[in-house]
Amino acid sequence: MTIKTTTHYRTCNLCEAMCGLKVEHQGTKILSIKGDENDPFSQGHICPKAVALQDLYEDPDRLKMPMERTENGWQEISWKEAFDKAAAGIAKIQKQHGKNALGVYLGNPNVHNLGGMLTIRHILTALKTRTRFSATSVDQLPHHIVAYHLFGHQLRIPVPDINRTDHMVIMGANPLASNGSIMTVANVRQKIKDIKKRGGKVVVIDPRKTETADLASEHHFIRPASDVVLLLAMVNHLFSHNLIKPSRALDLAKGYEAIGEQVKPFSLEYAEQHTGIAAKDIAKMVEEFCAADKAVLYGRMGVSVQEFGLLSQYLIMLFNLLTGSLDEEGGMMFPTPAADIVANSGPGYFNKRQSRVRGLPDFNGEFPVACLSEEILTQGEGQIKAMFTVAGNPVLSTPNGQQLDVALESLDFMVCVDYYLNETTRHANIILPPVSPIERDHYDISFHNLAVHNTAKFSQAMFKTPKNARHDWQIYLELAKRLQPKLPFMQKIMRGVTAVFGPNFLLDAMLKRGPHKNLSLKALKQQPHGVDLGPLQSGLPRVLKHKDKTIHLNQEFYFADLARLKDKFDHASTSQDANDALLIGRRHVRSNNSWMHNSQRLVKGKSRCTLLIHPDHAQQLNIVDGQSVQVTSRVGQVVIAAEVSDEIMPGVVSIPHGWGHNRKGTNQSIADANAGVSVNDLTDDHMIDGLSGNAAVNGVPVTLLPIVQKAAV
Ligand SMILES: Nc1nc2c(c(=O)[nH]1)N[C@H]1C(S)=C(S)[C@@H](COP(=O)(O)OP(=O)(O)OC[C@H]3O[C@@H](n4cnc5c(=O)[nH]c(N)nc54)[C@H](O)[C@@H]3O)O[C@H]1N2
Ligand SMILES: Nc1nc2c(c(=O)[nH]1)N[C@H]1C(S)=C(S)[C@@H](COP(=O)(O)OP(=O)(O)OC[C@H]3O[C@@H](n4cnc5c(=O)[nH]c(N)nc54)[C@H](O)[C@@H]3O)O[C@H]1N2
Ligand code: SF4
Ligand SMILES: [Mo]
Repeated sequence: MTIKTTTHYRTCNLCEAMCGLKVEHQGTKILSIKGDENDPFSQGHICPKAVALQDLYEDPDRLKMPMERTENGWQEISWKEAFDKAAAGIAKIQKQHGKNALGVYLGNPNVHNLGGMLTIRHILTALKTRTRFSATSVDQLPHHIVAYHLFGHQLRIPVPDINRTDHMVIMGANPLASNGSIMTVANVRQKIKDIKKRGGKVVVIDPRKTETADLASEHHFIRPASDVVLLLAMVNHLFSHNLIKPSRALDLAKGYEAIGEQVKPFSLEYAEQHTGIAAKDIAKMVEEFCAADKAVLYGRMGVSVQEFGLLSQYLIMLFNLLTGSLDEEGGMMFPTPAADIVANSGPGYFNKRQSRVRGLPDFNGEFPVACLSEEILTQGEGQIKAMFTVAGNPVLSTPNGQQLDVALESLDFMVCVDYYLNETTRHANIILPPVSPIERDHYDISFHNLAVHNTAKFSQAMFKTPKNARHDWQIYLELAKRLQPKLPFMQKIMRGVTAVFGPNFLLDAMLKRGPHKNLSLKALKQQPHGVDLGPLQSGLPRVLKHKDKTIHLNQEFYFADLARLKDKFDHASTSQDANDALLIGRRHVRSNNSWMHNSQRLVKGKSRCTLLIHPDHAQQLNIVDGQSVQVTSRVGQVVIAAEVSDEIMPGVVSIPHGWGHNRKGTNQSIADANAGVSVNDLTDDHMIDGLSGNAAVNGVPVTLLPIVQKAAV
């Protein structure tokens, strides 16, 4: 009997780019994964990771049944037993040590998971702990705080209107590798080429001449973690040269005139001294930006995860506001998603509570993950005794991972919702594995809200849920039911209905209540390629969530940070010994944080986990290409092969994150054979942005020591 070949359309959920896929399959055998040319958002674009969705699905190492750690090693157990044991273990710890003795960590893939996003609140409510963490605080936390302050909601985040801009300045982002972040865009290479083709300009500011910088019109090296000084000088230049441009947005920003005084001490020369970018180049950069018809300044990871990440992201928003780029075509604009996540979530809150040991501020109920290990290791009232992690690998993803590794080992109990036995989940007592991405329905609740063009697309699960498999949302609900059997009537009904019918009805309700007419789940199901809802539209003041419908600049809060800044930069030495370097990260298009390294086709070829070092710097230290180098920071040490290249700024070294798969007791055979080292064994849990608590994984001081190999006898 021949099985019919079927074509399935869906959206890739691996990164933020929302590429449409066309998958040919015969039953559960995948024949090919290609770009869907009829997808109105991505128009056929994909990257190499899309094809690895097949590897993920077929991976023999991927867990399909719950696992329990026993004296005789890992044992497969039934779902019922796993849920019962997981819930009982958590309840026991909470009874003994209090609700907050359970820590929760939510990792990045939860945001790419429809069912997960729609139901996570059920499990969080049932767990009743206030000790929560997530990957947000090694990532985009500053974006949320700026949006919360200025626009009144943590998710009211504007994105670059890359399709229409004439001038784009990119700071600390490498969309050619990452495919864009807090800027959901497919085929960014083409978008950048298009800007240049229509006579525009793209400027990249990065300590590394990245793939994006190569394609751009202009690139400036910047000393790591000095962006804040550059931005202050840029804003100063606007005031001192009368370049402030009136706009609808500026009319809504009461008191902006006072910013001029605040930034006055930060001259172009001061910026040159600390950033390494010539004063005249900064002036030219600002003036060209202001002269362009449509311009946008965009800053991402490289700027967010450094010691002044929050102030930097604030200044980026101010720069756009003061130059008339906010909420205007070709500038920073607010998307209009069909399922309006802003209308369906709380505005957020900041610094309501402080972490027990270091007193770091929470945001929206989550503490900075940089303090997770100390909350486990420091004895006393409120100490974390058990952990619950979902879709996260903080041992490889968060600063001082080695210390966290030790901390997790010391726990009394741990439950992980994850389909790999990896560096983090190996510490679990129970692992609850959900189905793989292509086996579930998908709609990008989060990323349509950050997309450079308004579209909507629902993807149905490609295969029926295998017997004996569970979705993330089913796992949450099963645990919630056990942990919190008594609930107010309406909540119990909601949980029960969701358990029986699945969470899609919640999406349907969001679509029907949303800003675009005639949309529903049913309507989307009839359009497997997705629907085009048009370019970004101006939305001020309507989109503001502050009651008074104005932009709140909150200057006092932000400019109070200048004291900390002066303290650091006024006394900073800009010279360094040859052995010293500042460490930054990097991404590669064939990798995805820590969890796609078990795909042979993604890891094949020469190792990408190398130490990038400039030839002059390498020569000073007698380091040659491929040589092993010992890299030491305040918290740890790794040995890694050097990759000598002038794409990196002298005095700076770069190691990608997400590697270091050589810990004992994991089960990812391909990743294990391509282990690399973890850069987060070098990043420092005490290097944070003091204003937000966000981790500062860029600009970490390290020392380098070449390892001289003994000649073979
Ligand atoms: N292929 C791939 N795609 C991904 C991911 C992945 O791991 N792999 N991860 C996804 C996730 S979770 C995210 S958040 C996004 C991130 O997306 P991006 O923000 O584009 O992240 P990166 O590619 O790390 O780019 C950060 C850039 O900042 C530069 N940088 C480092 N330090 C500094 C500094 O001090 N100042 C300045 N100006 N620049 C600096 C680095 O050299 C790097 O080029 O990517 C997503 N997409
Ligand atoms: N030094 C340095 N550190 C960094 C960064 C950096 O640039 N430099 N980037 C940071 C950023 S931006 C981020 S977002 C974080 C990421 O930090 P994390 O989210 O902690 O780590 P990931 O590597 O994304 O691990 C995701 C885990 O989720 C599992 N998983 C994948 N899909 C699913 C799913 O659908 N359901 C469930 N239950 N599990 C799933 C995977 O098996 C894996 O174990 O890392 C951060 N760490
Ligand atoms: S860029 Fe690659 S990983 Fe990201 S959505 Fe598109 S195909 Fe998937
Ligand atoms: Mo991220």
